[in-house]
Amino acid sequence: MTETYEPPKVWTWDTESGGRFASINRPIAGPTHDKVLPVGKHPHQLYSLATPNGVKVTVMFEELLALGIKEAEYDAWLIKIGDGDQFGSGFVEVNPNSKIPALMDHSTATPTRVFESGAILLYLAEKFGQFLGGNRPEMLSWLFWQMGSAPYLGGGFGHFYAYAPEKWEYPINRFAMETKRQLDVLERRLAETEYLAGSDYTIADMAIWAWYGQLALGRLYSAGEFLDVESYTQVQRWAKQIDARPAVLRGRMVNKVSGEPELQLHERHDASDFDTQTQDKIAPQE
Ligand SMILES: N[C@@H](CCC(=O)N[C@@H](CS)C(=O)NCC(=O)O)C(=O)O
Repeated sequence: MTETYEPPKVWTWDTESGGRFASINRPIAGPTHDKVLPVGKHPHQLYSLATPNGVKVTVMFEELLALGIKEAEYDAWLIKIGDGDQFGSGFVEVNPNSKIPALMDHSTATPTRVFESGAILLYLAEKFGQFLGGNRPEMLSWLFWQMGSAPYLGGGFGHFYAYAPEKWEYPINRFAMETKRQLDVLERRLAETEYLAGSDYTIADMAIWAWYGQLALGRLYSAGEFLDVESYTQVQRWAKQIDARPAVLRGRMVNKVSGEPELQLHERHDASDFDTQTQDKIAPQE
């Protein structure tokens, strides 16, 4: 970094940062416009997008349905964060933090809102008594590890490596080092146990896989080679094992709006949508 910056006494919002999401970032919360959210036929209404934070929850729903739990049926509505849908009044009522994923459970006496992906995973796991594993303190520790660690990967490394208007050495070094340290934390744990909380696949694996598993598989920020992800052999073993689960593939497809058309299911309102509503089927390429 060659330019230095003298911060003023009081920060003011008078310039856009120029980064990839500059047009949607702002220093105030609350809605920018009125927009009622749609409600479908299923007990759970999910408002989301297939980013790592969104994918955790769609994987969880698909895993619950794969167990035959019909009460876990859900509608997944698309929230285009690049268009500012997260600032619509209806969305802000479900998540005052204006970030996907957000869930409304209409199966309770009055609808229950749940926001923050970790809270949603825990809510669903407790509601259906699944994917909690046999060692609750260990599972919760890894689940909360993800919540505290991923902002360094996404907001730190990913932002400066892939989204910032220019490549600056200082922040890329700082956050590449931290991301590699985190990968090594996972590597050492996964050398001891099959899954993060022990021998059971849990919501902690779903949460961590969506970020670090996909990073290890080379799907995030085109950074696989830069971070030498192949060298984390236990993380590779675990990431591929989870990636091979059919429910994980379905979860990755829901609310996905980029990449291969056959993997994009913009909205999911029925299990059959995976066979009939993917982009290759409803909008075939010329
Ligand atoms: N800690 C939150 C993070 C959610 C989050 O950062 N969501 C991003 C997409 S991955 C978002 O909606 N960004 C829109 C914005 O910041 O305006 C969670 O785990 O649910």
